[in-house]
Amino acid sequence: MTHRCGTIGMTGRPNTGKSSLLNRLVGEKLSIVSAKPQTTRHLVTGILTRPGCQYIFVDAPGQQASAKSTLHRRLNRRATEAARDADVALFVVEALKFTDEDRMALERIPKEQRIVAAINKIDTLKNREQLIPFLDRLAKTRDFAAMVPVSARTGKNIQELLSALREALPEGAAVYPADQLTDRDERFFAAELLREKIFESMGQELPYRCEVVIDSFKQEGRLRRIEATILVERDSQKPIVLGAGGGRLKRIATAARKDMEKLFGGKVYLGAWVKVRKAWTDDARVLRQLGYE
Ligand SMILES: Nc1nc2c(ncn2[C@@H]2O[C@H](COP(=O)(O)OP(=O)(O)OP(=O)(O)O)[C@@H](O)[C@H]2O)c(=O)[nH]1
Ligand SMILES: [Mg+2]
Repeated sequence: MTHRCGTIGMTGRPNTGKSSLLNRLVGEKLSIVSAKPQTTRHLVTGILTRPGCQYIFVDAPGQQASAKSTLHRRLNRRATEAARDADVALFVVEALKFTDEDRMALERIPKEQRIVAAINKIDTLKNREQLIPFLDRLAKTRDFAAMVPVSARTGKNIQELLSALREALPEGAAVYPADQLTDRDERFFAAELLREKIFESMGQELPYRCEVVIDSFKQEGRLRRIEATILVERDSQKPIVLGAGGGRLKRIATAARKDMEKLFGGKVYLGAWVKVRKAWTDDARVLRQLGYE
């Protein structure tokens, strides 16, 4: 059997389940997930090594039709590059839902790029027949190497998706050791898990005004001691994140710490503070400092 190896850039509009799918494909929660769109901000690599094939998945932000802030324009650019620079683009759409935003996301993938389409969330369908006309219409939008209906939630058809992706990947030896799961470090995942809890516990708008910075990450024997700052854009947002008597921040930090302990397999101390960094989502200098080039 020829050995294959390559990168797979996850792409699509926000909220189609790209991060959920990455986690399901590699069998570990690497990329944060929320019911709100535009959760993912960073490229997250998830590596799956199987006999005969190494899959290097790259999760990316969702492509937004109307990017209002500098941050969102940077995220769109990041998403475009991830799909373009990969060996294969994995275009993730929701079953029975192909919107203008999906079309725009698809158009951002260069014409010559090889694309596999994953039609996600099929667990929500009443019957599978409903998919046939949808697949027919989707097939007319682009020349896909394959179209695979899947459910990131239940794991349905994940093996079929892996087979289709294998076919689309170039021949080559593995790039990473077989037991390596990601190229991101614990510091990165600590920040992401804290950001996920902010997305889960705050209202519609505030999560988009928040960013997490890890100020220090120390290993003390078996304990990981982590100090983090949550940046907000305005003074008025700070008390909202804190909640009455600091109760909300405490709940957010506790939930994040528990997830970190699960992922790292050891005790974590997490200190979290809230600071105002005025209009950071539109400040090119701050965005650069935060790693949004
Ligand atoms: N029913 C169902 N829901 C799903 C499935 N996959 C993802 N979801 C839900 O869809 C929502 C968005 O999931 P994400 O994985 O964060 O989506 P995303 O495409 O990464 O979103 P962005 O990072 O914002 O672009 C979450 O509420 C998930 O639980 C699925 O297969 N079935
Ligand atoms: Mg995501």
